[in-house]
This record gives sequence, C-alpha cells and structure tokens, in this order.
Amino acid sequence: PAPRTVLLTGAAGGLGTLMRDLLPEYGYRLRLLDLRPIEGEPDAVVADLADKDAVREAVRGVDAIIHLAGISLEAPFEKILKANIEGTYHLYEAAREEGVGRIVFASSNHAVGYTPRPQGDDRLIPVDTPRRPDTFYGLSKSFGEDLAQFYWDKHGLETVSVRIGSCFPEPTSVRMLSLWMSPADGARLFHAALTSENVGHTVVYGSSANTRLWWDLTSARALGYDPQDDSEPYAEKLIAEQGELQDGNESHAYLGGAFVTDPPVWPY
Ligand code: NAI
Ligand code: 15L
Repeated sequence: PAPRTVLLTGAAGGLGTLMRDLLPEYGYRLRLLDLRPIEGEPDAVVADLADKDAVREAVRGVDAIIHLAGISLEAPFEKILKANIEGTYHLYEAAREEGVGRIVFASSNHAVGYTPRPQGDDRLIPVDTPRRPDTFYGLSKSFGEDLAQFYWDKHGLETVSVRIGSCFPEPTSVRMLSLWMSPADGARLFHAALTSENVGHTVVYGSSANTRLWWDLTSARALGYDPQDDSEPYAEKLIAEQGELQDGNESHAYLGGAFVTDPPVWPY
C-alpha cells in the first residue's frame, strides 16, 4: 500500500516549506518536525535531532519519512557531526526501532561535488560515480548514503537517497541551469521515491529535465519519476547577466560549483 502518513523533517526550511505546500496534493498526511517552530503549524514537533527520545516519538506510527533536517551549507566539522551525522543516525535508529519501512534522504550534489562538470561530448555523470565530497557538509551527505546502505543491508530499512541539485522556485545562476529541480518536480520525485516498490537503497540525482543537464536521471526515472520542467527558459537572462561558465575558473570546474572554492557558510 502507498504510504500515507509521512514525517517531514526540516519542515521549517526552504525545501520543507515548498514540500508542505505540494505534497498534500498527492494524498499524504504530513507530520512536521524542525528545530524551529513553524508559524501556523501548532502541531509541528519542535525538536532537535540530537534528542533521541523526541525523534523516536516523532517517528512512531508514520509510514515513511522524508529527511530534510540538518545543516544545509558548510559549517565547522563539530556542528556537521552533531546535526547531520549523529542526527541522521538517531533518525535511522528511531525508524528501525519503530518499524518504519522507508526513508527518503535529502543527499546533495555536494556528496560528489569534486566531480568535474561534463563538457562537450562528455557523458552525463552516472549515479555510481565515486563519491567526492567538496565540503564537510558534502562529507556528511556521503555518510548519510552509507548509513542508508547499511540500514538496508543490515535491517531491511529502505532508502532512496536523492542527490538534490538546486531546488528553489527559480534557478538563480548559470550553474543552476544544469542542476535546477523545480519544486513541482521535487514533489514528483519525492512521491516516486515514496511509492516505487522494492527500492532497497537506491541513489538518484534530483533535478528537472534540464536542457543543460550534467547528470544521469536514469535511476530516478526508474522509480517512476517523470520530470516536467526544464530550466532553459531562464537561460538567456542568466547568461546575459552572469556570462557563461569559464574554463580555468576553479569555481566553475566542478559539479559543486563555488562549494569547492568558497562554500556558503551556515549562519547559526
Ligand atoms: P534549510 O537550511 O532551509 O532547512 C533545513 C532545516 O533543518 C531548517 O529549518 C533547520 O531549522 C532544520 N534543522 C537543522 N538542524 C536541525 C536539527 N539538529 N534538528 C532538527 N532540525 C534541524 O535547507 P533546505 O534548502 O530546505 O534543504 C533541505 C535539505 O535538503 C537539507 O538536508 C539540505 O542539505 C538538502 N539539500 C537541499 C538542496 C536545495 O537545493 N534546497 C540541495 C541539496 C540538498
Ligand atoms: C545544497 O546542497 C544546498 O543545501 C543548497 O542550499 C544549494 O546550495 C545547493 O546545494 C546547490 O548546490 O545549489
């Protein structure tokens, strides 16, 4: 049966806010969790992933989890360790103890951020490309994917790890023309990840069907994902404002973009 009640962690964040709007249309009842309270959502669980008991209680009785909570930019290792590494472990342990069968894990392009961006006739980056994190942040996503594989192999807990490109209402950079995932496609992909059968641990890239795509969406499509959007209508304006990506500019050379040179830093 399709999962109905889904715990959405990180529900107060950018992506969480977009998904709170879009996922109910697919018939899900969302239970929300975040460190921060959410205006107009008095039933949301306000909890830190560090709080094992609160996490276990939040997980109890749900059919599946979409795990977005955590530090979403670069930060000192100690902070990443607590929020993303230990926090994700607490969530998986709670899911195992409570018998939740599936997690959709928000991984990131930054788990493979040091992969050169394809140019010319280069083939699209395959999903089994070696992981090459570009930051401690990317390293924590790489850990999350390994944790997911381990919980599948050891405990039969399924995960779809979605290496999200850039999910925002509109692409705002030339790099994002290749990585953009429209919010509507994001909801389509999360729905496919929740409903596809026998996923074990599956890694997919998360983006729209962009004309300037850098990576291979085959494993995402195999879940039933059928992206409907393309960043191309934004291309002319963004390229006129920012110019094309340059050879010899290190922050243009890799999938991770500026995360390899001067990553944006988590503000808290
Ligand atoms: P965001 O920073 O807007 O939201 C993250 C949320 O997690 C925040 O509301 C924050 O309060 C919460 N949080 C942080 N630490 C927590 C903790 N210890 N316990 C409970 N909640 C905690 O990030 P955004 O953009 O919404 O991303 C969501 C997820 O998707 C993140 O895991 C991010 O790494 C991942 N992702 C997002 C991409 C994007 O394009 N938006 C691209 C790639 C990955
Ligand atoms: C990410 O992993 C970040 O969470 C998001 O804020 C964007 O920076 C995105 O990657 C990106 O690479 O554009």
